[in-house]
Amino acid sequence: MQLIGMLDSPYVRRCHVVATRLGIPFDHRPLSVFRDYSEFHAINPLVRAPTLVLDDGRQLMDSGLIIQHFEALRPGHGITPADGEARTECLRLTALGLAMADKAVQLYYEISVRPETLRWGEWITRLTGQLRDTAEALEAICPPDGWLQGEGLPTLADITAAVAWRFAHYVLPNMLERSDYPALDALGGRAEALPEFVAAHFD
Ligand SMILES: N[C@@H](CCC(=O)N[C@@H](CS)C(=O)NCC(=O)O)C(=O)O
Repeated sequence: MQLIGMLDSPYVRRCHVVATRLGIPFDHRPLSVFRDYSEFHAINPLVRAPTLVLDDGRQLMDSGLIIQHFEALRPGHGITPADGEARTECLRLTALGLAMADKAVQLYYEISVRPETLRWGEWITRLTGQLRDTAEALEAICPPDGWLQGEGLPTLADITAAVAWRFAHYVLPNMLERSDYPALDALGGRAEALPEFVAAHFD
């Protein structure tokens, strides 16, 4: 299997972290949807990151679906609780991390990709508010130690929040003051120290 996409994408990175954590063998091909457009297009004409190329050549897109595929390859070792209230809560919390990633990506495109003359201030204000509200929602529930759903191993909710937090600071360095979100920052730091995060390090 080949995972296509750069680790500075929170979606690619969460797939990389999950596959590593589950011990799933894969090759990583760090192609950029911008700089490597032609090479990416030759693999997947939709140029979407992440793209997972299966051994039979079929392609999966969307980090959530790719992670579902990884979890199905390792039954019983999932990073999402299998059922019950814990699963519902994990999905709810994962959506918060995804919202933070989505809003940071949208803001990055608005501020750094779109030409300055075409920027729309009201839209940037809306996205900034949504990004901060999402970070606040996570900050309010981050425990001082351990993970969002308690002690033990981090779940998909922690992985997603941590990759989104790191990504937001990477592309929007002045948007979220770390001191305003100390518990979320600490959770991100704990996650980044895990071997599966170190294996998905990017500068
Ligand atoms: N919901 C998708 C979002 C994926 C996404 O937006 N990827 C970006 C890179 S960070 C992308 O492919 N952008 C290029 C494009 O859509 O044209 C997921 O979870 O995989």
